[in-house]
Amino acid sequence: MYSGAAAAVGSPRRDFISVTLGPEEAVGVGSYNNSKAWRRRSCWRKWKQLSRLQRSVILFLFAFLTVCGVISYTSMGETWKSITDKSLNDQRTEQEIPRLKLANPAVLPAPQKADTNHGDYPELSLQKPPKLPHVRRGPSNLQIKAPRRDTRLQTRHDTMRAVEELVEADKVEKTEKSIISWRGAVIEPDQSTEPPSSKITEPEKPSFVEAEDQKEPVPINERQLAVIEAFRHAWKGYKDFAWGHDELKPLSKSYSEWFGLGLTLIDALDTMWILGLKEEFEEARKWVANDLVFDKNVDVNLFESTIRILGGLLSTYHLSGDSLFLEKAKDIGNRLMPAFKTPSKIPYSDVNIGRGTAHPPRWTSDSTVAEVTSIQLEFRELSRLTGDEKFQKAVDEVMKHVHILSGKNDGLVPMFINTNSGQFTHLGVYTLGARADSYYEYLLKQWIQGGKKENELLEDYMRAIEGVKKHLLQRSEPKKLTFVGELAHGHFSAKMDHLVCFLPGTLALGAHNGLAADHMKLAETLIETCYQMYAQVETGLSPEIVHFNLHAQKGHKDVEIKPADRHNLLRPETVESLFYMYRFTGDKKYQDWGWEILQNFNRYTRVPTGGYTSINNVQNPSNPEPRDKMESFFLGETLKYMFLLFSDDIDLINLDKYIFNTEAHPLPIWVPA
Ligand code: DMJ
Repeated sequence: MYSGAAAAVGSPRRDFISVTLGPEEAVGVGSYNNSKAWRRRSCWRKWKQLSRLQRSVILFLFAFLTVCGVISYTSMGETWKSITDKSLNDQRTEQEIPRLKLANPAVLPAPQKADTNHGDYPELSLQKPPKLPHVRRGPSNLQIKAPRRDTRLQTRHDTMRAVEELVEADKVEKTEKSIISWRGAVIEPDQSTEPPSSKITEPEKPSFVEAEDQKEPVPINERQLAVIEAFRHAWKGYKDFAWGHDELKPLSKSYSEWFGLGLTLIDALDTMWILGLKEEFEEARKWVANDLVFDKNVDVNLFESTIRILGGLLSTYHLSGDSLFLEKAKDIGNRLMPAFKTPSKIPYSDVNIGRGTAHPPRWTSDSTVAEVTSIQLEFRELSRLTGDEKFQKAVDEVMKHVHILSGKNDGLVPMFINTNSGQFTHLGVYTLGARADSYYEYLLKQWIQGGKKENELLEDYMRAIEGVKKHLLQRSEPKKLTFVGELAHGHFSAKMDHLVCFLPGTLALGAHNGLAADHMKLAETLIETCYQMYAQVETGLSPEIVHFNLHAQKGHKDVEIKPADRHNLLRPETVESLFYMYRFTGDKKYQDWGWEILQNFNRYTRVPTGGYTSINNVQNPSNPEPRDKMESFFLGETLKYMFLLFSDDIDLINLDKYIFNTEAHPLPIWVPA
C-alpha cells in the first residue's frame, strides 16, 4: 500500500509505511494523519540511531513492564470480581430482606465462640465464627460480636448525645478493641438470631434494618421524667455513700456488703441505659472496667448473683454492644460453674468465686427450688453468646431432672430439693411465693427464649397454672378479689406474698405468646388484687405478705396484715405486672395505678439526702419506720418497670424480641416473633 502522505515527505522507508498506514491514511484524509505518520517515522529513525546496547536495555525494560502489567491486571481482575460478587450478593440480600423480616426479624448478635469445646451435648452445636477478617479484634477466642442494639433506645440516645457521639465514634475507630461509644459497638453485618441448639455453620445473615428504625422517636413523657428524677435521686445516694458497694444505707449514709461486688451498680446498668442516663452509665462502666474483680475469696449465692450480676451484665452487653460486659459475664459465669458439681447435678446454693468451691447452706444440703430453676435464661444466653455449651448443659439438666421428678401436685412444686439425692424435700407445701415463684416464671420464659420449641417446659408451665387454678385460687371478701393462696399438707392458707404479683405479668406474657385466653382473664383479675394490696393500705404501699379475708366481717377490708409482714422492701412485682398488662391491653388504668405507687414511694421511702429506703410499717403514714436499706432491685427492677410502664413506645424493649429475666434484665429472644 502506498500513501500520498509518505510520498509528500519523501520517506524512503516504504516498508515502514506499508506496515503502519491504514486505508484512510492511504487516501490522505487530513493533516492529522500525516503528522502522526511523520512522528512514527521520526521515532523509527531515532530508534535506529540508538546503539545495540541502548536498544537492548529499552527492550528489556519494555518486556519487564509488560510482565508487571499482566500480573497487576490479573490481581485487579480478582478484586474486581469480588467487588462485583459482593455487590450482587448485596443486591440479593436487599431483595431478601422483606421476606426474611417477616419470617424471622433478627435482633440478636451471632453466638460467640469462646472456645471450640465440642461436647457430647446433642442440643448444642457450636457456630463457626464468620469469615470476616476485617472485623477481627483480637485472638479468636476473645472475639466479641456486637449485638444489635435496640433501635428505639438508640434513637433516644442519638437525640440526646449526637455531638458527643461523633467525637466518640472517632475514638472508637482509632481504638481497635472493645471501647464503645454511647451508641454501642459497631454493628457487624453477620449477626444472626439462632439459638445454640440449632446447627448453624455459617452465621452470615446480615443484621436487618427493621421497620421501627424508620419510626419517629416517641418523646419521653412527664411520668417517665418523674422516674428519671427518682432514679437520679436514688443514684445520688448510692454514689455519695455506697459507690462500688452492694447496697446503699441511705439513712446512715453508708453501705452494706453482701457479695462485695457492687451489686447495685451492676443491677442498675441497663436501667441507666434504658432511661438514657449517659453520664451515670459511663461512670458506672468505668467502675466495671477498672474495679469489678471476681477473683475474690467470697461466697456468693448462685441464684442472686446469676440473676443480678450475670443477668445485668448480659443485658447491658446486648443494649450497649460493649464487649466489656460480655467479658465480665463470661468471667462470673465460669466462676459460678462449680456450684453444679454435686452428686445430683442440682446446684449448691453458694459458690466461692475466688476459690472455685461450692457448698450448700450450713444447716442443710437442700437448695431452694426457685433458685435452681431460675438461672436458666442467663446461663443459656451465655452459652449462645460464647458458643460454650457447658453453661446451658448444666442448667438444662436441672430442668430435665425437675421435669420428671415426683412430688409435684398438679404441676405445683415443693420449695426445696436435695443436692445429694436430687429429690424434693419438705413435701406437701405449695406456694407461688418465696422459694418457688420464679420456677413458674422461668418455665414460660425459657420456652419463649428458645423459640417455643421446648415442649417439656410448656407442658410443665401449663400444668402448673392448672394446679394454681385448682388448688390455690380463692376469692376474698368483701371485694371478691381473686388471690393466690398457699397449700400446706392439704390445708389452704389465704396468705399471699407480694412476690406472687409477678404472676399476672407472666400469665399475660403467656397469653400474648398464644397460650390460653383464660390466662389473660386470670391475669386481669390478679393484677387488680395486687393493686388492692397497695390501695387498701394506709401508705398506699403493699406489705411483704398479706392475708385475705375469706369471710365478710363488718369494718374489715379484703387485706389483713400481720405485724411481722408489714414491711415494704421496694419490691417490683406489681409494677412489673402493671407493665405487662399495659403493654398487652393499652388500658391506661394500669399506668395510673403505677403512678400512684411511684408517688407513694416518693412520699414514704425517699430519703432527702439521696436514695430510697425500705420501710418497716406500711400501715403508719406518720412513721413508716425506715429500715435504712435500698435494695439493688429498686434500681434494677422497680424503677425500670415504672419507666417502661409509663412509656407508650412498644419498641422500648419490645416484648416480642426480649425476655426479661427475673431481675428485669432484658435478654434477647433467640427466635423473635
Ligand atoms: C428480685 O431479686 C427478683 O425479682 C426475684 O425473682 C425475687 N426477689 C427480688 C425482687 O423482689
